[in-house]
Amino acid sequence: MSSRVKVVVTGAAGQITYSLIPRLLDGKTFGNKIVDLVMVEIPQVVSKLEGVLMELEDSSFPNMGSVEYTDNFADAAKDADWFLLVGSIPRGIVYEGKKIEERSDLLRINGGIFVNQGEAIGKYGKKDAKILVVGNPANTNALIGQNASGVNSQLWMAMTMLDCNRAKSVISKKVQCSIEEVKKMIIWGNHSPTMYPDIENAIVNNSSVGSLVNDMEWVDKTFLPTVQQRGKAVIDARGASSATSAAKAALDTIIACENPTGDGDCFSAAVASDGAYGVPEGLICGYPLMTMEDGSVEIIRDISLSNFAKEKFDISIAELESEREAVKDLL
Ligand code: NAX
Repeated sequence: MSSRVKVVVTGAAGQITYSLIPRLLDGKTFGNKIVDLVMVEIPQVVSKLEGVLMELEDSSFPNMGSVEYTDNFADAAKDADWFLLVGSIPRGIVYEGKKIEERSDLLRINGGIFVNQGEAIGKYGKKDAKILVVGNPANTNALIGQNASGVNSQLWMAMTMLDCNRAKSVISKKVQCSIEEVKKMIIWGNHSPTMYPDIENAIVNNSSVGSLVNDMEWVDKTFLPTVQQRGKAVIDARGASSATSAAKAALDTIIACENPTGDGDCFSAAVASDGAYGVPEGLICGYPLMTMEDGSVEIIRDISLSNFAKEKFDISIAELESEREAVKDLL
C-alpha cells in the first residue's frame, strides 16, 4: 500500500472545507499516509488559499506532505487518489444577476461545473480514484461527473454520511445508547428531504431499532422529518448551512472507504445503481455499502425493506429520476 495519498479538494475557501482540510492532515483520516493536498477554488477567491496554506503550515500537522492551491482543476487532478468535490454555488446567492432559489437552477448551474470536473478526473485522476461529491445537489452532480469521466474503475459517491450521522444521533437519544452502538444506519435515495433513513434495519446491540422504538407514528411524524429537515433547521438557527458536521461526515466517508467494514455493519453513501433494489440503472442512489479487504466498495444486497420503507424509498427514486431528466442535456 502506498504511503502517500494525493487529495484534491474543491471549494477550498468555503465553510465546510475550513473544518475539513486540517483534519485530512492530522494522521487520523488516512492513517499514517502522508497527504499531498491540492486545494482548488474559483479565480475570484483563489488567492485566499494562501492564507489557508499559511495556517496549515503553522499547525505542524504530522502527515502534511506537499500543499498547493490553484484555480485550474485539470492541473490539480493529475494522479490524484481522492477528490472531495465540495465547491458549488449554494442556494440563495445571486448568480449572473439572478437569485438562485430553485433546485432546478442549482442543478443547471452546478451541473456545468461537474461536466468539466468529471472530464478532468477521467483524464488525469488515478484509474482507481475515489470521488466524494458534497456540493449540492450532490447525487445529480455525481451523476453528471461520473458520466463525463467515462472511467468505470473510478468510484463516484455522493455524500449521505451527514444524514446517517444525524439519524444515529436521534436514535441514540431515543433508545439511550451511545452513537457507536448504532449500526447499519442506511440512508436510501437522494441527499434531499426525500431521503429515507432506515430505522427498521438499523441495529443497536443486535436488535432492530424499529422494534426497540416500536412506535411507527413517532418514526413517521418525528424521526423521519427531523432527519430529513435537519439541514434546514441548522440554517434557520445558525444563519449558515452545516459546516463542521458536513466536514466530519466527509472524513467519516473517507475512513469508511479506507478500511474494511466491520462485521454486521455498513456505511452510507450514494453510488451508481446497477439495478440493485430495483433502482433504475445509473442513478446515483443512497445505498448500504461495504468496503472489502481489497479496498473495493460494494453495495450490500440482502437488506429487506418493509412496505413502509419501499413507499418512502420510491418517492426518493422518483425525485432522482426527475433530476436526471432535468439535466439530460449534460449527460
Ligand atoms: P461555501 O459557499 O462556504 O463554499 C463553497 C465554495 O465553493 C466557495 O468558496 C466557492 O468559491 C467554491 N466554488 C464554487 N464553484 C467552484 C468550482 N467550480 N471549483 C472550485 N470551487 C468552487 O459553501 P459550504 O457551506 O462550504 O457548502 C458547500 C456545498 O456543500 C454546498 O453546495 C452545500 O449545499 C453542500 N452541502 C452538502 C451537504 C451534504 O451532506 N452532501 C451538507 C452540507 C452542505 O449543505
